[in-house]
Amino acid sequence: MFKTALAAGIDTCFANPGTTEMAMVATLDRVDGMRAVLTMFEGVASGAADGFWRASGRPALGMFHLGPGFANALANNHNARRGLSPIINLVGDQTTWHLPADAPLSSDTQKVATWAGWHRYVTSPNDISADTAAAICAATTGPRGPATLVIPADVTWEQAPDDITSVAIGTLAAPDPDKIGAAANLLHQPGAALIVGGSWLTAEMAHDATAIAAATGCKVFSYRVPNAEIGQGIPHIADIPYFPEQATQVLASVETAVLLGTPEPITFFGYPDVPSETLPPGARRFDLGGPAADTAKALVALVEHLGAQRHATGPVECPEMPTGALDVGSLGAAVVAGLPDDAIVVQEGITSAAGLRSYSVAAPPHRTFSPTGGAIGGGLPLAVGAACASPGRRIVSFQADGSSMYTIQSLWTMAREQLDVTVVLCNNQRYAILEVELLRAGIEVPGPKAASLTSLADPALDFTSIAAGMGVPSTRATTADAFAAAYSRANSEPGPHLIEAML
Ligand SMILES: Cc1ncc(C[n+]2csc(CCOP(=O)(O)OP(=O)(O)O)c2C)c(N)n1
Ligand SMILES: [Mg+2]
Repeated sequence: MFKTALAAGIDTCFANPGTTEMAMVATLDRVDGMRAVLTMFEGVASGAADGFWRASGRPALGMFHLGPGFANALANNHNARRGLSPIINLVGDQTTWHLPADAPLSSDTQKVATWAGWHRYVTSPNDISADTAAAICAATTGPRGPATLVIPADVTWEQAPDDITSVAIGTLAAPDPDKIGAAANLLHQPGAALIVGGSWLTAEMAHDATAIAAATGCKVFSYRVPNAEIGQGIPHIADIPYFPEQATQVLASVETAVLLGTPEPITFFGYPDVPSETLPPGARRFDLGGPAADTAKALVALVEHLGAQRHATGPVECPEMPTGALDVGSLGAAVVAGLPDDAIVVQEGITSAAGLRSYSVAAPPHRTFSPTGGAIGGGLPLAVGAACASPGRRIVSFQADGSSMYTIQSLWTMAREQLDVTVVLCNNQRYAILEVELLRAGIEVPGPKAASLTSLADPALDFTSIAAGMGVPSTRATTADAFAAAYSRANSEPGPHLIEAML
């Protein structure tokens, strides 16, 4: 199994094992080149595998302990599915002949795997290489996403045959020339918009999309792209906003939407009297390729079909390093002003990310990983995986406080692996977005119970102590100046560092 994965270029396993995985764990020591990374919660492993893929374009393995262990991994597995990130989940299960005894840890592991996406129950050591190859193929062929092998312990005890099934990383769907021609015609029409989804938006793609807009007069939007190159010299492609009213407003004049790499944009939630769709009801929808599409190739094909010209993008004024009060605006400006070259910013800042988002176009070119499936607790694990995949590159984990607590154990893995991560912990002592949602629901003054379910203040979380307790050096910043100093030090010293930004 591990040799099959290695032969496909998969060399990292994020794990939280138990008794049923002991043979797998022992085997890792006999497979040179396969890195084993312990996480202290399964959701850290699944999120880290997602981050590893986003940073490197190579999938990683996750190793989990039966149904309950894998259930702990499901929220970030869901995020990976929504972000079109392949992960190969290896889930140990009870010894086959022990299942009827209904031991305490037995459960319907396959049912848990059903929820996770493509899955297969491995029945024989003779099949394990072929089954691993099938999982890799399923995960990496568009539309990409997690794939799971459920492996009973007795299958892993037996010696598997030496010969392995070779498998390459799968591909995305190539653009259909007829559809490219039809889309190019539609994009010339008044009120046309190109909406680009998919799993990444590189600088090249942003240049291509801008060239298409210039050649046709269409508008261009990106829609929930989890992995985007942003910064100086890279044209800015506007995102479709999160809240339905704003999304509907920016799309109000769209008469024809060409959808690439995504179904049509919809609202995150259903609110009373708000439609699910954010495009105008009468707008024409043209499907240029859904989540399986190779969006980069489709953009190149459109550029070539149109004879569109790519242009250099002028400089954007970079914010000064701020001084004085620390708030969402000055924090975002400071993160951008001091961002190291070629960094990856993992953004799960929720309401605290507003400043960062608006300044990031002025940053040195970098990559931003954004949340995908809406299950919070993805940010710190993504940072773990991104750092494991990119030695020498600084990862800035821009993290909201409430969301951090779902997978705070990520800090321990950062310390154990000495990962170059600067965690910017935005401590606003509340679930601020839920206060906004309460307001949206018409509750101007929440009652004491509602207020207690959105406040994190009593007792206040002390993130510098939490970090220190997990082996991560930490600093608390209450002013922009203090933040700037801590941020520059954290980015220049190897290993992880947490800065608690008091907002
Ligand atoms: C797994 C999961 N559980 C619960 C939620 C509901 N939820 C959405 S945002 C949020 C609170 C976010 O608070 P925080 O991370 O502190 O960010 P802030 O709103 O303060 O900026 C919660 C609980 C969710 N999206 N996912
Ligand atoms: Mg908060």
